[in-house]
Amino acid sequence: MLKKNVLKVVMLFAILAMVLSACGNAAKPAATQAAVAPTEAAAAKPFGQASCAPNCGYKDLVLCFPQLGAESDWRTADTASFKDEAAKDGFTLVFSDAQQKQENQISAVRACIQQGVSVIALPPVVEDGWDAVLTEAFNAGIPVIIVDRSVSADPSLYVSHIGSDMELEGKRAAEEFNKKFPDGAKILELSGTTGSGAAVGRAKGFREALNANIEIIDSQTGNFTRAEAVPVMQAFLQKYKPGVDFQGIFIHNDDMGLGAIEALKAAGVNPGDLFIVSVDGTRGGFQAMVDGWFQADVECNPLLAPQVVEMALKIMNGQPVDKNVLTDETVYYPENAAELLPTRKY
Ligand code: GYE
Repeated sequence: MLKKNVLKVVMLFAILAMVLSACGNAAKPAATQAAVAPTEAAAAKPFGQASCAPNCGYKDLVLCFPQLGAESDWRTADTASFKDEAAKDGFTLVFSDAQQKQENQISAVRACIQQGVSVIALPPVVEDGWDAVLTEAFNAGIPVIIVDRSVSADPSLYVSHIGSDMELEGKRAAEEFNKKFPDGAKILELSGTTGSGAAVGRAKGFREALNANIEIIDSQTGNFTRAEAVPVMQAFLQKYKPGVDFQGIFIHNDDMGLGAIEALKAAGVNPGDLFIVSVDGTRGGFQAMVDGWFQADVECNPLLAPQVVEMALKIMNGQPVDKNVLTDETVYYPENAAELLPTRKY
């Protein structure tokens, strides 16, 4: 009898424990659980603070920078910015190139976690799919700064984001079309990598600000590369007659713009026949303005390393940092492109 009762009580406890743990799991995703349940040690000091705090300097910094690729002149300048900064300041840079593949970037982040770097500066190729690896970094106590493009993951999983306001860039491009075509127009869009924060933001901002009488008749991705933009523009030209079916093109970056120009030239289109607005403000983009192909170039600054490194040291020293740091940018026009071209750093 007694034995039976004991058994009953034990079973009741077991069921209760199962119910409780199931409730806990259902209420919070693993990521948030980690974020809201810091251990006592973590609660005592700011997340990411290193043992060298408050005197951490460049010599203490091991910065992991799993670059997303080498798809554009913007990207090349961004990579150079980090390598130059490392050479100048003397911190250790753990660099890799994911060749525009998210799985490569995830492996690189994991390797950096294994290595126990001080800070990870992650430029995510696309927005989605980062929750797991960001949770791993968080649980390992390694602070992550999202650089350049954005992620859709819970903001509690990273310390900050430093980069451009991609929606604003899209809006700025739209304003150029609004000014040029007050009576309306039909235009094409050559967009960046599908699912990337840069392409998503630019497309969104562009559509939000574009006048209702300007119609985007087609939009295709050229994956931010010059090579991939050529066949996309060729296909557009097979379907639509320039100047008749469309009057302008919004292009998400200068490299794709240069690819489009190749295709346009080959089809007998002349500079100025179409109203073309691009993004980045690279030397190639400036040259395209000088040559009459681009009518505006929305700036996107790739020289992000100084800000990222400064923030990394602040985090290591336990100082507070802003959650979102936006780069100050402008729009460039053909009027002074020739004068500014020699001063361009990328
Ligand atoms: O505009 C493009 C590059 O993410 C802001 O990526 C960056 C974009 C940039 O390939 O040229």
